[in-house]
Amino acid sequence: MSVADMNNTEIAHAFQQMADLLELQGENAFRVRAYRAGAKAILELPRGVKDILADPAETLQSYAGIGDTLAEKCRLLVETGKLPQLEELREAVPAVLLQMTRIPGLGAKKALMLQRQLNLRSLDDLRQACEQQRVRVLKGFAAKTEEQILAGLEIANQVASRLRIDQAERLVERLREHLISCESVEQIEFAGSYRRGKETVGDIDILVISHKPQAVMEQLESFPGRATTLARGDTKMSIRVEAAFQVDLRVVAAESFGAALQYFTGSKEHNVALRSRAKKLGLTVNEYGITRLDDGQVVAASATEQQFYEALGLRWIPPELREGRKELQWAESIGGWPDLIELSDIVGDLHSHTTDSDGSHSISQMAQAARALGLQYLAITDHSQRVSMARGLDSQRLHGQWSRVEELNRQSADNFRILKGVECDILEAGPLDIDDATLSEADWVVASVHYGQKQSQQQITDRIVGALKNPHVDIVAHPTGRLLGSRPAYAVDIQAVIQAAAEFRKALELNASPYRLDLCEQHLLLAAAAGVPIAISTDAHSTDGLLAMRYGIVQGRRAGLLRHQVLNTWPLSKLLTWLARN
Ligand code: DGT
Ligand code: CA
Ligand code: CA
Ligand code: ZN
Repeated sequence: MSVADMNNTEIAHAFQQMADLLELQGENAFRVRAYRAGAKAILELPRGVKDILADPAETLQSYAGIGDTLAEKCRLLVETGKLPQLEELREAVPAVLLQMTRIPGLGAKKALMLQRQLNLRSLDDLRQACEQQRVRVLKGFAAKTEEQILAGLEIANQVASRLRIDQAERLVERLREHLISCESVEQIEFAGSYRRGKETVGDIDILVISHKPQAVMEQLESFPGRATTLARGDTKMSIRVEAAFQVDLRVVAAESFGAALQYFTGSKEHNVALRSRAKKLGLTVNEYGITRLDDGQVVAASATEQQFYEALGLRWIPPELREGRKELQWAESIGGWPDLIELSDIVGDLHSHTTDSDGSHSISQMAQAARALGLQYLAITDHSQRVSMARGLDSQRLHGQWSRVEELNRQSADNFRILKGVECDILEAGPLDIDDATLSEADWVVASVHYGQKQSQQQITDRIVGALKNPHVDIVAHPTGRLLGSRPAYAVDIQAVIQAAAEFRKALELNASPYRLDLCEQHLLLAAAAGVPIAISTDAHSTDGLLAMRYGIVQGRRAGLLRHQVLNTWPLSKLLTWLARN
């Protein structure tokens, strides 16, 4: 049973949720803090909770922040995978409260007051209450609160219902582990927007091949993260996990697995296009296979997706491209997508931070980690002085760092190369944060906006275009500045930025951090069409951060990026030639 495998992260997560939910019940601050402290203490433990509990020479209580109560709850979690109290809270706390706390500036206390006094059931209720000015009349609230809430609702609406790709990935792995431990599960695939690699997903769609659907559904019923079961039928079931997030399960037969996987991978637009193509061929498609329209005869039950697409005269289409754009036309033409960007094509990373600014690892640790990933080069691009909170570097400290980089490159026994770089701020008034003479000594200059994000479209576009004009700048990082679910893009005119990048022969970044994924896929399509090279970069602030490359790759694939369009697939020699272009 996988429930006994609850690791420290999961236990900490359970305590964190206890704290959040208790707070939303108006519980006293002391108890809430005890759970928060407990979550932190668990994360900092040197060993697994399970091991400590099993070790007669140790007790959990000997670690700071863990008392008898928490220790007992840890034992329950390890043994049963559950906390009855947490389950009760999940049932008791209305989902709308959790959603409300994601509105910037609206804390648990105020959210609770509003929810109780106005009897809110959804974010839409809250919006109406603000629009009808029913919030300002409550004690402790003002007209300004209404404005803030209305402005924040847009963001909350997105987050409330969608998970970032990295969060979805963690949930998927937990679900996968839990489900495959059930003997009746013959095969499992995750479909929907998750399989298509969307930057956020609305729910998780699971397909399982099995002869015993009820046994599979029983297993999902016992998933440790399950809050409630929303629906359960003969072969399909939906549950809600944790913070109001839905998981759909469908159990299907092996002989039509390909058709089902295709259908439930979507997107809806892609499926609509496929259906109309089928119709023209005198066929009809559904999740069980392909049949002829005239006599209803089955043409292909489609055990695999390949068979399904083939029966419609198409090449198999990578899930990331199934958005109802031009993928059917592409699938008909010779060649397919042999050059669609893949993780294994990447030979370097061009955006990373070290302990010199706000990273957690040294230059040599970062370089070692990049080597271990099989890369040929890594650009160290710490922040410039303007970003004082992140200990940004001035020209003098940059020179110091670059001599250390040169030294490391000299000592290196292989061909791996650390590039001398900087992430130079584009100042609010327009100029760059580092002087041209210093920039001219860098191998690689990343320019980016961190301040003055609320400027007008004209101002912010002028700043970025101005930076691209500077002969020392090679690329603009996270060009729109959005943070998924928490901060909208700045008002930049992206077309003007792309045109400038093309004119001055600069690159644009696809920042692979799952919080950013910036440029987004629509902008990547435009940039690629304009011939602007894209660097897919992790912006790693630790050695683990380098692993975010996979999210950038998925985003790149969704935009149809080909290997040669991605700068960091180029071997070092080709990259250096390009850098010497001007
Ligand atoms: P999401 O969950 O909002 O991130 O997006 P999806 O694409 O995962 O959407 P979801 O979970 O509603 O449905 C999964 C797939 O199942 C969807 O991409 C296509 C298929 N599907 C679901 N409902 C329908 C429908 O009413 N018509 C069609 N053609 N396909 C559907
Ligand atoms: Ca979905
Ligand atoms: Ca779904
Ligand atoms: Zn950065």
